[in-house]
Amino acid sequence: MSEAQHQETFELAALRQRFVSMFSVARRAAAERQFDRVGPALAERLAAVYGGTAGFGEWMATVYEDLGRLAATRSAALVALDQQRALQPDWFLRQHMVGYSAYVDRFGGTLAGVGERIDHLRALGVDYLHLLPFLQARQGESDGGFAVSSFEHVEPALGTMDDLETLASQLQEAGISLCADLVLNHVADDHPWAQAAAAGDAAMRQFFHVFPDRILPDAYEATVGEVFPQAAPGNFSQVPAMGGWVWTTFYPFQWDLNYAHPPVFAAIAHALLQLANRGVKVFRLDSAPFLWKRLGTLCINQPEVHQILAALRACVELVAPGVLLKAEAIVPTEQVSAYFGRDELRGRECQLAYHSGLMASAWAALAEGHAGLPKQLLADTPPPPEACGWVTYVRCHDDIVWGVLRPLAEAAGEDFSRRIGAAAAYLEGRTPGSFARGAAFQTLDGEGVHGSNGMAAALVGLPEHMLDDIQPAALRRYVLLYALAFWVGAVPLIYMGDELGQYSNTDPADAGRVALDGRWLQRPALSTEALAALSSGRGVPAATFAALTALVAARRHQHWPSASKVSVVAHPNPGLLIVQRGDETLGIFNFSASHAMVDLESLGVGTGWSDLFASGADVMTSRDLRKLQPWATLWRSRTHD
Ligand code: OTU
Repeated sequence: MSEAQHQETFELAALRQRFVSMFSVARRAAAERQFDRVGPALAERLAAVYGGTAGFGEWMATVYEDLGRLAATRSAALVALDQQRALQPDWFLRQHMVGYSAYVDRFGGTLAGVGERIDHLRALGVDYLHLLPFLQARQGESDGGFAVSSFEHVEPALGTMDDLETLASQLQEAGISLCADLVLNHVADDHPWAQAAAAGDAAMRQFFHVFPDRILPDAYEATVGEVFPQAAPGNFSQVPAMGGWVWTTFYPFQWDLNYAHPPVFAAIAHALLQLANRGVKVFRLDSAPFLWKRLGTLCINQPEVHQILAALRACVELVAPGVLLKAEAIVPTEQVSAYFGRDELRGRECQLAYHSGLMASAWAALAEGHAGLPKQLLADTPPPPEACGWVTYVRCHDDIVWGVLRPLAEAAGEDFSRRIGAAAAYLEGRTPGSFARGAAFQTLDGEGVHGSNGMAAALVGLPEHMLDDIQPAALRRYVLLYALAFWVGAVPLIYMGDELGQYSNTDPADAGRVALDGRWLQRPALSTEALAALSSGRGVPAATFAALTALVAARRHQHWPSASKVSVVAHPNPGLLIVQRGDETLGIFNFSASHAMVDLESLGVGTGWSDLFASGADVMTSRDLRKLQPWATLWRSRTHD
């Protein structure tokens, strides 16, 4: 054995010892087996990022000790669930999962109130619930809770850590996995780390990126983009107490963490696993692309970001192996695929990632009246690695971020701002005759296009007043977009209020917030009036709820292959998106305002199919001919007798 190998073996034995020593004697043998499965890979991942830093060996030992403590205190019920999931790591791809995303306060008032809405979620067929940030947030403006001031406490107005634990197990009993946000990139300026740094604590200053003057900030600004160009221009904020400029990618009160400093990684891994021990089953890793800064780049998607996430995944596998990681990387699809892990990290990073490109391309296609963008996007998207899958969605709490489509538009030889700007203008209701009533977000006059806001109902042209007449075409547009998300996704997400067709937020109490940050347009409180209309079977709420439950039921079809490759089926009509997966399921989506005839036989996908879900798709006299109305959807599946 060479000297180097000997050294490494010795270190691993020490790490193993530190990890295992945290367990009671009775559990040590199991802990050793768990270490032997994941411990060495974790050491490799940590060495890849932090191996060169001073004191690396001792730091790593403290990390393993902390992980041992967290693993030893994980409840027996959660350990049992971990073991069950270890036997079937792709469990979430096999049960045709349906997700739902909501703010705690807007959906249920408090964490306990969310528990009272479990019946509503079950009626919809939901088995995955993403709650937007509920940890203690900054006093005053907090970016909807994305400025976290404590990883140890729940926001007092929403409840306590005990309430979280209770809710997680209530949800588990109902067959619903709880997904929580973990804001990776930053903490609030009133988080104890930030406050200590501002008070002069030298160790805590290292948690942040601080610059004494504008020299480096200006150098970085030459290549770094802007997330909120109007509300929070630039990426650095002057903080007198810090004696200079602090890196703040988002709002000035959200201080970016310095992941080059190993204790930051350890603290965030600890925060995540503590929540996992409370019963959180999935983490939405907010703002994942921004964790590593490199001069002369966009400072997103750097290779170290992937190494850090793979290291985080290894920590999770050591302590809470049943837990999933979901990448929130709102970047072009090719770069998002990397969050599943590439090359030697393939399948070792996040199991889930938001398919934001599909979402944005579907909205653009609806505005353009043809399916070119989603068709190209799906053709270009490789299938995720084994035991990984896409989270698909129609709307979320953020704007539709148009930048994710830039490479797609440019590859087609088009001017991004002109083409996507026209689609955005249509959705924002600025094009004469448009059915949509959205609003522009952070788009500077004459400077192209940034994002668009509004609830799905407003963007597809459903009525603002829920009991007004519904245009069948508007309902078909709503179904079209949700049907595409449900068809493509491993985990399609329903955004809070969309199941009731809720319109954009017009609550006068929120007017101030909407004026400050237009994303509040898509953050209305769940409407009790709409819930009442639903239970009496009336208006928009009843229609949209019925549409979604029909999609959920069709997707539960036993031969639904949610993990297999999507291929695009050629068709001369540019309005149509026709996709097939696993030789089992066919999806036909009419993005145009015109009727379309489809001869199913001519698609060349073989015989033995039957209709599984139809919206505006009429069977003609010939069994193989379908007349698709504008914005029609048709799902077909292979018949097995
Ligand atoms: C996320 O979004 C959240 O979803 C937002 O609500 C937060 O404001 C933000 O982080 C800060 O915590 O830019 O337009 O590529 O795009 O992290 C949304 C990822 C965002 C970023 C994403 C960010």
